[in-house]
Amino acid sequence: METATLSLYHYQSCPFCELVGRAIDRLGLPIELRDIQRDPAHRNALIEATGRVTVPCLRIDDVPGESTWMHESADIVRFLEDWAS
Ligand SMILES: N[C@@H](CCC(=O)N[C@@H](CS)C(=O)NCC(=O)O)C(=O)O
Repeated sequence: METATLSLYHYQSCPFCELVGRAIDRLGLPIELRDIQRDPAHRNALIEATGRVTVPCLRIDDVPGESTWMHESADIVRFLEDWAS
């Protein structure tokens, strides 16, 4: 497994987030879940970084001071499967 800190921006009633959440559970990954409906700071961080409020969005912190943000549930699941192997 690669070293990086991952966090998932999501909200509870989002079906695409549920797809990603199931992959996280299946792969047993230590990913912080950041609910943008429950925490305005997470919503603001998502908008500031991506210009969108679309979830799910995976934040990948692997370089100090830099973050990569990934939209699209299918891309996120594929990334997590590679990351976990
Ligand atoms: N194709 C995207 C669809 C994501 C999507 O439609 N997310 C909805 C919530 S279920 C959303 O964030 N809509 C608000 C917006 O895009 O502004 C995926 O698979 O991740």
